[in-house]
Amino acid sequence: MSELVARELTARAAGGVSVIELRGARARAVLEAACATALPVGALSLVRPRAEGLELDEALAWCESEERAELHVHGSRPLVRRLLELFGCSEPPEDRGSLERRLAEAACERAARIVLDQLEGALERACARMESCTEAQLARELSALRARSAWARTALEPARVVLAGPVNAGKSTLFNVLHGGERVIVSERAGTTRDAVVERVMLGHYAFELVDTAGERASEADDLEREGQRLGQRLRAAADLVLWLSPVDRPVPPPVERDGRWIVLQSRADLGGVPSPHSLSARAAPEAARALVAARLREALMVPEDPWQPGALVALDGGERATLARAQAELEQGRRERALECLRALRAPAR
Ligand SMILES: Nc1nc2c(ncn2[C@@H]2O[C@H](COP(=O)(O)OP(=O)(O)O)[C@@H](O)[C@H]2O)c(=O)[nH]1
Ligand SMILES: [Mg+2]
Repeated sequence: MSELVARELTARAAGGVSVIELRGARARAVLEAACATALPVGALSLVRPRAEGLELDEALAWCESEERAELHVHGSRPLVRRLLELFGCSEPPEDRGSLERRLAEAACERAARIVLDQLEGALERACARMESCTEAQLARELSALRARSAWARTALEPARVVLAGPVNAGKSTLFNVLHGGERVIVSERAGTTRDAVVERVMLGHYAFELVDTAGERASEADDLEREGQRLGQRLRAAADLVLWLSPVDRPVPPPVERDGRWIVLQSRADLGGVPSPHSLSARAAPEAARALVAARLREALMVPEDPWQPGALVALDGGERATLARAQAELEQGRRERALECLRALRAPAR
């Protein structure tokens, strides 16, 4: 008699519904015992599974046969763990890199679509196609795959963008515009923003972690504001991108030690100056400001408007991107078969 195995079919995450599958010779009998009711094969039953005399949940049970059944419960982690225990199984060690987990945690719709393509066999399709490629075609495929994977990274791992600039540059105003609601205080009183505020925002097809920080000014800042400025400096040092706003009516250049991560824009452009691809007015023209920031961020990250190519293979993390680099290096050394082996093994160990 085969042993009973209970496992979760849905991603291991809190959600509306979690589905537990029971497989083994006594799957239906075990589920009937847990629910204290008869469960006809081929029909859905509303059930109340119990443990130690207490009801655990209201759920749906479905028995496909004596050997296979499903229990659809509310998607609560402690509840699922208790039920697996009840069926004599425990949660397997978590695979943080599983495709299901990545799908559950996708930062934006494009990230979800990219992961879904991988779940639906993008790797197998790409390998089958590349087997019959000439070396030159394979080289083109590999460089396209690496470029796509770099774009996908921006969709999968939201870049952290820190707003910076002098006090009253309109950083908090822009933060609210990009966030799409009144999240932080805007005021003409210099030194209003002290603490850093982080929000996930969507710009076009990409999600970003946007950070509002205290503005820069040398004099008049009290202890608390200076602490906020130091926090802002630390956040800038660790950011993927820094968006420095310099107001057209009182321009302040960014610090000399800025690097390639910095984007400098003129803010409060409605107060003067000549409109340019680097000037915005978050208060007077918020939609245009939003579009301009989205375009500048994409440009700095070197990604297209849409990172998704339906059905295409994409590397999902640093390990997979390194494997692609190895495949390309093998091909450059004339080792076509070794390059194909790298591709076939792209995500073999984890899943
Ligand atoms: N004219 C104009 N005023 C703005 C604009 N953006 C912000 N302000 C004003 O500038 C002042 C400072 O704005 P705030 O967003 O708090 O600046 P922060 O100190 O850089 O965060 C407020 O009175 C805002 O209403 C803009 O695009 N045009
Ligand atoms: Mg502010």
